[in-house]
Amino acid sequence: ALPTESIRALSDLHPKPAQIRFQYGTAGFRTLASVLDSVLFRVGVIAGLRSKRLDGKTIGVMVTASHNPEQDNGVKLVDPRGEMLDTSWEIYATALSNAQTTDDFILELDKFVQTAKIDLSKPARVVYARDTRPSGASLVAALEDGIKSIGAEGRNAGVTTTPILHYLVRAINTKGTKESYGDDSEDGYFLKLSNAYKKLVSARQTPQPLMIDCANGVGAPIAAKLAEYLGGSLPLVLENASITTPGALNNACGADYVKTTQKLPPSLAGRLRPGQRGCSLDGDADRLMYFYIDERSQFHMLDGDKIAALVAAFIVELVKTSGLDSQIKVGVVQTAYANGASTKYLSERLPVRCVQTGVKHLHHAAEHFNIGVYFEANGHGTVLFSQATQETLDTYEPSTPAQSTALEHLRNLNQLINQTVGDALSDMLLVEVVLAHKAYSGIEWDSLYVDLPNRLVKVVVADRNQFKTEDAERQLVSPAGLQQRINDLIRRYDGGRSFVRPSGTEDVVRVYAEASIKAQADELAFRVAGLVY
Ligand code: NG1
Ligand code: ZN
Repeated sequence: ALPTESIRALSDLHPKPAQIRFQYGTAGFRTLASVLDSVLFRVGVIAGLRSKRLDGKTIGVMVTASHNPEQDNGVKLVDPRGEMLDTSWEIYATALSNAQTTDDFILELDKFVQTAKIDLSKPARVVYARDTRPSGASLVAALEDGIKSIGAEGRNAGVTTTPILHYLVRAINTKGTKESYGDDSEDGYFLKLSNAYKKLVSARQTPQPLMIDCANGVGAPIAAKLAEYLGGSLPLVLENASITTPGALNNACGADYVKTTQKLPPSLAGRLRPGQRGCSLDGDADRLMYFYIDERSQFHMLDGDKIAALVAAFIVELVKTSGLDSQIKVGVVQTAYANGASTKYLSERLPVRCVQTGVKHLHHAAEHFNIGVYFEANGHGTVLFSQATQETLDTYEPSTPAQSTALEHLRNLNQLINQTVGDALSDMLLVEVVLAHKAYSGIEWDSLYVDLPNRLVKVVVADRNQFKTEDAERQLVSPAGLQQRINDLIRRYDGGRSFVRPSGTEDVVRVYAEASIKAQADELAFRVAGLVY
């Protein structure tokens, strides 16, 4: 039976605020930190139950609000292989978080244990971490009360990045098996990545230092540790590393700032030399944006689409050179927000699939390829090697030195890439590897294709749930007739493309438009927004 006594006693310390409705969305629970205490307590209980349901496998809990402002916070659950919580549990998490009183919560829990067929006698283990937000420590204390109340065993992974927490979950659950993912510690993570990186760039002379904009978040201490493991193989210069300055987190810096403003963070002005590369992390270091300044002091952004193009083309080449192209099919997954020029570039080289927004959709679609590359334009993405492909790489016998070298590179990439979730630092090393192998600077990388001018706008509407889409969110089916009117507009623009969808994370409708000239992309976006409003 449920340990109702301990749940009741501890739940009373974490009352749900009245008049607030929580929702477990694409990014877990995310809102103002000041109202999240009860949610964290209940997530601790849910994590314990999820672990029991999965026979005591370790479940992860990450406390972060990613690129959101400092006063926000959030929490999400991580399933045993390091992937996002199974979607079928999202509605349970939402229902449990909204039970008003402790009594309501316990009633809901009882129902839930029946519906989800949870054997309460099973053990439960939870590993958790948080980013650098000032609200993190007390929210973690609430989480710990939840974990304790259900009798689960908790392991505190401290202040770390979202991708390291995902890594830990997978490493813990595969420990001692043939699918072992690495030692289940931060050290294990750094060793795995830095060893693979050094093998992949062994022939290279010491490169130019790479500047990292840490968004004044948890990426700063973690990148500093990574720098020690990398040593001379990749000197890192850390900027925006003030994790204790109030209000600094994600403020006019970081990956989201760069992507949405398409500008260099003002704090980096004058620090990045012409030709030098830099990159921005977001507040929990799962998104990555690259950039460089050219000789004319122009800023050039290299986003998730550019990363996908660079990486996918490189992997296709290696697979071909290794002689494995008949056995290993490489594919790319994007969303409708991918720049049309990137989709064209990639489609000429390998299969490309478009899926709806949200990492879990990209991740699942990528699992259908032998090697699946997925990136959102905003810089979140990774590469997945299927289990069968990993076995092929282990057992394949190359017949030429060239095949042997390519095979070795593929094996090392499989180690370098954090395959549980998008990981800014792992992706950064991946980009540096490809650039080193191709002898590309930012300029050559940037010229793989030229981005189509584009514009993204938000529209506040009375009820965003009226907006329903199909075809990977590229077509509206409701409100009736609206898509036809959008199509009529698009037709008038050279290279025009536009779509409308409700946001999954904000109470707005998003309008995206592309056209061959910037002014036209802007105009198309605003005219489509005019139809939506
Ligand atoms: P929504 O709010 O559903 O558009 C945003 C991003 C997604 C994804 C999620 C989760 C855009 C246009 N949308 O989703 O790509 O990152 O947040 O954080 O960037
Ligand atoms: Zn993030």
